[in-house]
Amino acid sequence: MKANFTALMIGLDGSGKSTLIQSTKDEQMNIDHDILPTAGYSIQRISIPQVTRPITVIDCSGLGRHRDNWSIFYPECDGVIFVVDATDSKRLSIVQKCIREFLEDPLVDEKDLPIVFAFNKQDRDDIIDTEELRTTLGLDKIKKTKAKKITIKETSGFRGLGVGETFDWLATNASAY
Ligand SMILES: Nc1nc2c(ncn2[C@@H]2O[C@H](COP(=O)(O)OP(=O)(O)OP(=O)(O)O)[C@@H](O)[C@H]2O)c(=O)[nH]1
Ligand SMILES: [Mg+2]
Repeated sequence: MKANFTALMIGLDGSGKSTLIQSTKDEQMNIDHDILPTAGYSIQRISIPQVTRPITVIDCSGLGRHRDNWSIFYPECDGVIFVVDATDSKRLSIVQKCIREFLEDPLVDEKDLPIVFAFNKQDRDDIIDTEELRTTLGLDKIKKTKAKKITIKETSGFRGLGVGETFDWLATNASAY
């Protein structure tokens, strides 16, 4: 087993990737905490009580023009967190397209990477129901057709909800690397 675990964080701009990472560092986070959109990408080290190994996180920008760069990091990582803003009903077709392209990447397929889809911003009351979102994004079908290590976690960067579980699941399912 590798001494260090590297997680790749992808998903559309504004889905809350950087805020989820920040929530692991900042126990007393305020809701109005200002996090700027990520410029390109940023590499951070975090520690999670549930995971004994040190974790490196590659936090990517989700802006359209940067999405093609996500694949640069597929060779480097041991697991992927794909963050979905579960309140962003207007962009679900874009999310779906990005998920399809990501899963069809030959390297993702070949490495059999563990993948968490983080349905984020669960603190908001305009949240799309998880079962509905899972079906709309076609994640139920992926699980049936491919023997992939895929799971869904409900998260909130603002509340720190589901973040530890997400990294724990990834590190556990990547233990063969
Ligand atoms: N309600 C709520 N808002 C959130 C949450 N996480 C992030 N946000 C807000 O969503 C916006 C985007 O958050 P970021 O963490 O910068 O999103 P990102 O995915 O890193 O965006 P890029 O770096 O541009 O790809 C900010 O206004 C955050 O305050 C959350 O858990 N709940
Ligand atoms: Mg960011």
